Amino acid sequence: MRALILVDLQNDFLPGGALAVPKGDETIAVANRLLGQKGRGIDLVVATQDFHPKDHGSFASNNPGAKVGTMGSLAGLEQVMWPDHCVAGSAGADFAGALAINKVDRVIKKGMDKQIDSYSAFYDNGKRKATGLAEFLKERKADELIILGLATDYCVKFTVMDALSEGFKVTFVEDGSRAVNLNAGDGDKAIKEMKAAGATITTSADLLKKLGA
Ligand code: VGL
Ligand code: ZN
Repeated sequence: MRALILVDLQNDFLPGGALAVPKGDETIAVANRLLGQKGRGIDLVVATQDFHPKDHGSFASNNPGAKVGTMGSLAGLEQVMWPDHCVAGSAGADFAGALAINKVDRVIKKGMDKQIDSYSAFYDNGKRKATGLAEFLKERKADELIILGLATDYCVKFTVMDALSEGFKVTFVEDGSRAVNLNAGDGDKAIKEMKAAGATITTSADLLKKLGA
């Protein structure tokens, strides 16, 4: 059973959004093309949604003196200081308008606890709590995950790494993902790390061919 995992395809990560990922909007058409294969090689679809309270500790605005894009700490863990983004209930937290959300079977919200950030779709950054995604996928007998989204160097990478350690076979779709690149090269470095950990790196064109599209 093959599941497609769409990571944080939300307005705030698109150009014009609060935490705009360069060319983040280019991922949506790729996601939609793969969603078109639902029932034909893709059995199940999960979308993750970054969903923070206004007072989330990852926001620079909630850390007096902290500057956006610098390192700080949050409840004992290193933490990037982000601009306010994906505030629960705001338009920025909504899924991209062009995304074929009707094909999504399950939405996994994350980052709701103000004391800890949650990049991975499986666990928070301290691995204190699970989101329920692993159980859901195992219950539905998914063994192979196709993962793409925003951003390559944060939520996508951590999701891929946890998926591998949960025992899933993982394919990362390069053209369906874009990086924040706070430091030049972060996206490329993340791809190397995912590959070294055992993920297959592919393009949507090659994947569609493999699915017989
Ligand atoms: C993300 C930074 C903060 C992501 C979420 O989706 O990659 N990055 N929150
Ligand atoms: Zn976030």
